[in-house]
Amino acid sequence: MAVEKKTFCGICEASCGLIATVDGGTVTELRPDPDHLSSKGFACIKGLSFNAVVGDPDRVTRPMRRLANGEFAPASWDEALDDIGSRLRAVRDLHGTEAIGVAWGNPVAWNFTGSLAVSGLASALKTKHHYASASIDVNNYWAAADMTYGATTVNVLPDFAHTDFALIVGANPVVSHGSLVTTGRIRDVLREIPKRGGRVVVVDPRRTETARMFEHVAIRPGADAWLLGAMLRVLLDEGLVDSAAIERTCSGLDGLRQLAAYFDIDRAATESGIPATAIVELARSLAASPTASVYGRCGASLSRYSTLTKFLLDALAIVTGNLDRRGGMVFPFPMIDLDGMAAAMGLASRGTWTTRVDGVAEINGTAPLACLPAEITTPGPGRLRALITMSSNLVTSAPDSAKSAAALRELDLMVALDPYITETSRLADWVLPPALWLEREQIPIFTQGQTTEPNAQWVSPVVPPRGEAREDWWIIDQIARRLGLAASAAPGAQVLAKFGIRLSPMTAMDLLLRMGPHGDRFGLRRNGLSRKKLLSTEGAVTLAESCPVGVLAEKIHTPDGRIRLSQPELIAEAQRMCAETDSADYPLRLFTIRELRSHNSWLHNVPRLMSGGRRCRAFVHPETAAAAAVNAGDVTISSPWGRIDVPVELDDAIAVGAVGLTQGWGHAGGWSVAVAAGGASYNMLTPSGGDQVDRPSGNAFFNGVPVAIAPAAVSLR
Ligand SMILES: Nc1nc2c(c(=O)[nH]1)N[C@H]1C(S)=C(S)[C@@H](COP(=O)(O)OP(=O)(O)OC[C@H]3O[C@@H](n4cnc5c(=O)[nH]c(N)nc54)[C@H](O)[C@@H]3O)O[C@H]1N2
Ligand SMILES: Nc1nc2c(c(=O)[nH]1)N[C@H]1C(S)=C(S)[C@@H](COP(=O)(O)OP(=O)(O)OC[C@H]3O[C@@H](n4cnc5c(=O)[nH]c(N)nc54)[C@H](O)[C@@H]3O)O[C@H]1N2
Ligand code: SF4
Ligand SMILES: [Mo]
Repeated sequence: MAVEKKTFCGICEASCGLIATVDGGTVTELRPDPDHLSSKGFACIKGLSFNAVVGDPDRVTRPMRRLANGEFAPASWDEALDDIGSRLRAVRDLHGTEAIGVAWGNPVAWNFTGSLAVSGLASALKTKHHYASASIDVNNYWAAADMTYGATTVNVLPDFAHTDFALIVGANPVVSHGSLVTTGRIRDVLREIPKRGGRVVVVDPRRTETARMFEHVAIRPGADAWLLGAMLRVLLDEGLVDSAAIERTCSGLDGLRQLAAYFDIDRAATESGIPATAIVELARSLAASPTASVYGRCGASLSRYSTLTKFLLDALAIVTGNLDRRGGMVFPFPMIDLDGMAAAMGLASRGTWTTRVDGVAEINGTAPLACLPAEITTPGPGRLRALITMSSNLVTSAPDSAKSAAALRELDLMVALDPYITETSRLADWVLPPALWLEREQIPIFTQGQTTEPNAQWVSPVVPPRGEAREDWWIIDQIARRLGLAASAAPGAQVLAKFGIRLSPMTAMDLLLRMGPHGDRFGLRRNGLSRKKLLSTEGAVTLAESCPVGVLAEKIHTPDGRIRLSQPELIAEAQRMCAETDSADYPLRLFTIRELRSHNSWLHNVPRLMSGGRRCRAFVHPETAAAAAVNAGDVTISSPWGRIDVPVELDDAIAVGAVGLTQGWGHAGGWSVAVAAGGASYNMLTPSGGDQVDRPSGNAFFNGVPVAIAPAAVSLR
């Protein structure tokens, strides 16, 4: 008999409430939960199609061993884990545990058990080889937060529901459904801003789905710091700042003035392609607005100067008095305050060590994926020799696809935890089958810390894992046991493990919840939360109507409790940026297009999501095409680091001089629908290596990459 069960989607940061229909142990239908307090009956086609991933005929449901001819053959869990265990012990005995590494990817954000286990294993190994998709996504946020607020974990959220002015730089929430902020039905919330007399300004090289609904300012890819720095300069030069707020909460205003002095308005106009008059108007309008939220995401996070960019975004809000203000930028009110705990325990780190080859600073104990290839190929003590990847398709997602793939082939051992044989996992000696989010216990571990509608939810598995799939945490734990370790970063965990005592990730998280601000304190607080209580509740529980304001003092972790406006490291970045010149060989600038029916580099194997002949495409303005003698058809895009051939479309929504390219295509391996779709990886064109990334954060450089285009099959040089 069919039953219904409430859960939430574990694909993107919207974390929409869903109702699953389960019949005979299979999810037969997924529909939006009309009562979910954040998504309120919204869900997109990806979430609603996820049962097709669970039941995908190409899904790996048994451990798979790679044979000498590159094919894979099934094996038992014992065979897999014993072989992996003995080969890891061999690496450890010869080179130490620091030669073993882990790399995890985006789906970890909905996998609290897996994320605790994999970072726990990295900690137990005492390895610097702990790579995370944060370094191809958000590390500029964490570096800027460390500089400004004294801890990497501080994330201030745009209060779109109450703002009079939303400045949105390099984000497309109508398609992405929001990132680093979770606001249910974000499109509708943004729509209300102009209705109440406010403004939404979208800065983007493409007139995107979001930009079309509001005011669009077209920018040259990679030039955001120029625009934002010039706006800051206007505010400071014209005295359009909230001096009382600055006096009360900040230090280092003179340092900020020094930084702003690098941003000449006319040069900023040339670099960004935005007229000087428009830059000045934007700055004045932001300052004049009763409240303003200043928000930037992937477009602003994945350029070469992304920490500087994020700092400038926050600085605009801070100096106009919009931080910790209703309708401005607000601090989160999470179900479990992991960020606050990490900051208090000193785990929110930056620069406590640097990578072996490139000398890039760690962030939160992780190293950049851009540094991974050289860490495998460069000889010397500490060289990476064995790698465990978990939910990472780094060959496609990380910079320099060709170099990443070539380096992975040099490992002594590679183990991939992935439901598919992908362009990455096909290089592994073993592919191990994980349970997917409908098949495991879930909390919105990442998004609960960034929601503007504070709520708590903890759901049990909707269905059991398919075939012999096992939860990621269980797999990591089994590998750790074979090295005599506990996959845990908790103090004392390794000692307790020697006595056979191991805390499951569910128990560990429950302890944090119960002891935290909303917890039941083991019965001391009557209406407090616990895992048991939440598991028996259908749907989410409201914690507050909105994020609190007036909490700045408890959220800032600098020694003097003040926001730091003076940043010598960023002055060095501004100097570096000012010294850059354009390349004559590669006169255009590349930027990423994220699509509604894709999720990063996966979900291309779901026929329903691929209908209509979807494929990888580039887009250029007709003027850009004419200048390069290119017509609609196939085009060769080349950068200093690689070249690809892809179909191009002429589109006047793209800024002149920019090339938009869809991300996450060009598949190989065993996902047949995805492979048949063809295309090429965007990241064939992007650089790895410590000198090519955003220096303070190690975040990858994807947007603003210099490129040239030519009709396909024509040599460019
Ligand atoms: N050029 C360019 N590159 C980019 C970006 C860009 O804008 N431009 N965006 C970047 C961003 S923001 C991100 S987040 C990264 C994402 O890049 P990745 O971190 O590589 O994440 P995905 O591409 O989402 O791939 C997820 C992988 O995890 C597997 N998987 C799914 N669910 C599970 C699970 O529950 N357990 C396990 N073990 N595996 C699972 C999938 O099969 C897939 O292979 O890409 C980055 N790359
Ligand atoms: N449908 C869908 N939803 C997703 C994902 C997906 O793949 N598909 N991925 C999820 C993930 S992992 C993330 S991190 C979020 C990302 O969430 P968002 O950042 O909101 O999504 P993007 O589409 O990457 O938006 C980046 C925007 O920046 C623009 N842009 C590119 N380069 C520049 C630049 O140099 N300057 C400026 N100002 N703009 C630029 C692009 O045109 C694009 O419109 O989305 C999440 N949601
Ligand atoms: S918007 Fe995101 S969380 Fe919501 S259903 Fe779609 S993929 Fe899932
Ligand atoms: Mo991301």
